[in-house]
Amino acid sequence: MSHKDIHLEIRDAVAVVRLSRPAKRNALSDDLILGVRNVFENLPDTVRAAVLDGEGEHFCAGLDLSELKERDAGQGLHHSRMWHAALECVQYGPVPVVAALHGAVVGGGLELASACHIRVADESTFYALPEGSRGIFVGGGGAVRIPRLIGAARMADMMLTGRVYNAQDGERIGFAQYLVPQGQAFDKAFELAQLVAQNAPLTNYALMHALPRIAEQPSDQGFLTEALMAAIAQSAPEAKSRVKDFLEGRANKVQKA
Ligand code: 1HE
Repeated sequence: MSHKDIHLEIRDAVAVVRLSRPAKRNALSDDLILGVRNVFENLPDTVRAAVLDGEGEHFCAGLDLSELKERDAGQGLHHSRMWHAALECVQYGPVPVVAALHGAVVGGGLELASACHIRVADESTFYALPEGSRGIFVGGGGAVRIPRLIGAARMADMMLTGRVYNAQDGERIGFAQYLVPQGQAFDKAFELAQLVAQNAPLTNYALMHALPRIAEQPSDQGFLTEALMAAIAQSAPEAKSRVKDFLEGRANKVQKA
């Protein structure tokens, strides 16, 4: 599972996956995107949540442009599908993934971040889709995932005009769920991953695999899928013992925010 440009550390139930190609701003070569796929496909069974981070000042500069050679249409199609398969392993892999964003989160880097379940950004973060100015299009699932975060109109604007969102505006429009001071994205992401890791596995499964599909279904199908998932989750022994703990005064109450 080792890869020269990925640092993987297992800290109890949390896997820390760090893109480690800072000299190239963690640009995603084919080899690196396949490495990401391999890591998420092969996480140890003991892992319950993951943090995805980038070494150096930037989370990820996107596609490694030095590899964008003369691809014909067929090769371009397969290249994009290769990214899709890799990022599916992040979104629909074994555990929820919390991205720790800082610096550039651009192009394919933003596509990768969008495949994660929670995004924590620090104040140095900026978001862009320079594909527009490079004469290309997104190919790593961005056309599907990014409009679901910020809307198709905002994404089109980013690509048509080269608009860059700073950290504050990125949080406001929905790129990140959390905004923290500069340098604190990893610590916050790790803290959140530790919380996520404590959830019942079937609850995390439902949130990763059922919720995004339900959200795309027509209401009548969504209600049925929700009911099926709810029935499965609540029938697990872990759900019963957690509810019993609450009813018998052993579990935390919800605290006022
Ligand atoms: C790269 C890449 C890259 C940096 N591919 N080599 N993505 C982009 O269009 C973004 C391109 N990158 C940038 O705009 C900037 O590099 C950053 C804003 C991310 C960072 O700036 P900075 O000043 O910290 O670094 P730098 O000096 O620009 O780059 C340092 C080195 O990294 C330099 O190489 P060097 O050998 O001269 O030291 C850069 O060439 C290299 N580098 N970014 C290759 N992306 C599935 S389809 C997805 C389609 C896309 O993602 S398109 C968008 C690609």
